[in-house]
Amino acid sequence: MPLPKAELHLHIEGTLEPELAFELAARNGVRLPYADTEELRKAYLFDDLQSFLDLYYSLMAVLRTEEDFEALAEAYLARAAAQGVRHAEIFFDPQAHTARGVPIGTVVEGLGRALDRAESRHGVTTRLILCFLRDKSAESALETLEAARPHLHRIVGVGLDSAEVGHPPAKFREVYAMADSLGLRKVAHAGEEGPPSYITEALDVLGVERVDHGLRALEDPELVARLVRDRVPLTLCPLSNVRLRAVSSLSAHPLRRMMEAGLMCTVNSDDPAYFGGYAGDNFDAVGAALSLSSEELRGLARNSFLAAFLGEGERGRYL
Ligand code: ES4
Ligand code: ZN
Repeated sequence: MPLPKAELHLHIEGTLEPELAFELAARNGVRLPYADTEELRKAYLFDDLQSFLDLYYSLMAVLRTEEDFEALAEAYLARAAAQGVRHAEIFFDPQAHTARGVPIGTVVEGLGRALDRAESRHGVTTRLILCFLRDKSAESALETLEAARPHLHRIVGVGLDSAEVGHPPAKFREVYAMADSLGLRKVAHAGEEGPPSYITEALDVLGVERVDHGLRALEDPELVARLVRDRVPLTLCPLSNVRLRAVSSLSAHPLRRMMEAGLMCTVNSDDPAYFGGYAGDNFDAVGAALSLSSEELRGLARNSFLAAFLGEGERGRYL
């Protein structure tokens, strides 16, 4: 039995496996510039965040209808459940779809079809987190939140993702204030490739409750002390960090040092189709590489439920 866990850092578009990409391409008459799944799989080798993002955005061309988004989420939920995920907080990137002419309603309602039956079919409770693409403008983020208004009953919070360096959190001050006034929860990617000052800014200017990645916090002892004191959860993604070369190898991953510093760490998969594994695979791989004890692994899983956007009544089911 895999360890029960919550997944808090998962981009649904990053769960698109080559097989499903080809299936959806055929269904929608989209031509992919790869002969077959094997050739596409070989393209899943990148050197950094930008080269990954280029492929990630280009493959989204196959996602067009509600049924496509439903199939994407259904495939993820089945795999996640098999690896012990009991609760999933799922990021989606509406601007990557609206820019291609796919309305946000198609995305949210399509994903929603699979999420609505996730508990009965897979034993997984779910939340959706709308992410703004930080390499697009602040105005575009505001328009996106406005377009999401009819669907907010399906959305628990907002996040910030895509190319980090050169796009500091403060650029999105206004849209996060708006999200807050709408009762949405707030997270942001910070300190994946960007400096520790982006983490501080995400806390101070955006008011985020969790930090996605937060890897580079270790470079700033004062920031570490603050994150420890305030028990700010970090959603770490070990296999992602290796594939995007944020760390040189799994055994060099700072997770153990971060745990020993008293940081509230969680382990997640980020873009599992691209980075070589789902939530359980990340637990297994980093656990083996860093010789984490079963007690330490249970502590990480417990943190994931403590850090989740669950009601207090609901949280009790998992702890
Ligand atoms: C992402 Cl690994 C990562 N970093 C930033 N933005 C992203 N979107 C999807 N995966
Ligand atoms: Zn991410």
